Amino acid sequence: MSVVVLGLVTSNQDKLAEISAMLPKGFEVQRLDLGEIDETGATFEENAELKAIAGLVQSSVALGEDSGLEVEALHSAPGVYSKRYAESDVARVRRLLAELRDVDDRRARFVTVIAMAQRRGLTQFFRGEVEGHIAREPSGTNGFGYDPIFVPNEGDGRTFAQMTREEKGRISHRGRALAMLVANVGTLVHLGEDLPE
Ligand code: ITT
Repeated sequence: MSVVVLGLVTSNQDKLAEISAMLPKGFEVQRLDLGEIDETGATFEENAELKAIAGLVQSSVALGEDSGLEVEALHSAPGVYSKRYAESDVARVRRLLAELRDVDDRRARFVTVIAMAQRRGLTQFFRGEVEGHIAREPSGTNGFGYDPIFVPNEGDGRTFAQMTREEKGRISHRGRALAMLVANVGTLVHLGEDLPE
């Protein structure tokens, strides 16, 4: 059986590991190492496309993924700045909890946009979202980023960091975006022709 190899431009090992674990049989993800790409876009779509297009120097089809957390009471911040919100995962979580200390409306959503760029075709976008709320304190050690304080509405009250990778992937923003990509891969004309050498 032939395998579809998806080249992903990322410097984030956690994303790569999640995507790799979620792909169905017949698909593999391979990291395209282009260092950190400057995220100058104003939207997840723009930043995902910047990363994907950078990957076209190495592969005729390349994926870029941009994701982040939108908090209702903070007018959708940190959003595309989720990575740049603070220096480390612990500091990011601490800052967000401090910003929300006196806030009762704790609704939030995670967003992932995967862009698939092609040398000979238009970029396609796959967006996944998951609604939830920000907990009062961190719980759990799995996952990465804001997982210890994000409680999805579709779960049982646990944070993403208290779930297994499989449990998170079934309802996560990234799992949803990836499922859409996989469902559409058959319609992508050039895919599989000359993927990452
Ligand atoms: P790239 O090289 O792929 O750009 P990155 O870490 O810089 O990796 P982003 O710019 O897309 O990625 O920033 C995403 C940030 O949003 C990430 O660093 C986390 O802080 C947060 N984030 C995204 N998905 C998350 C998830 O599933 N769980 C927790 N935090 C997440």
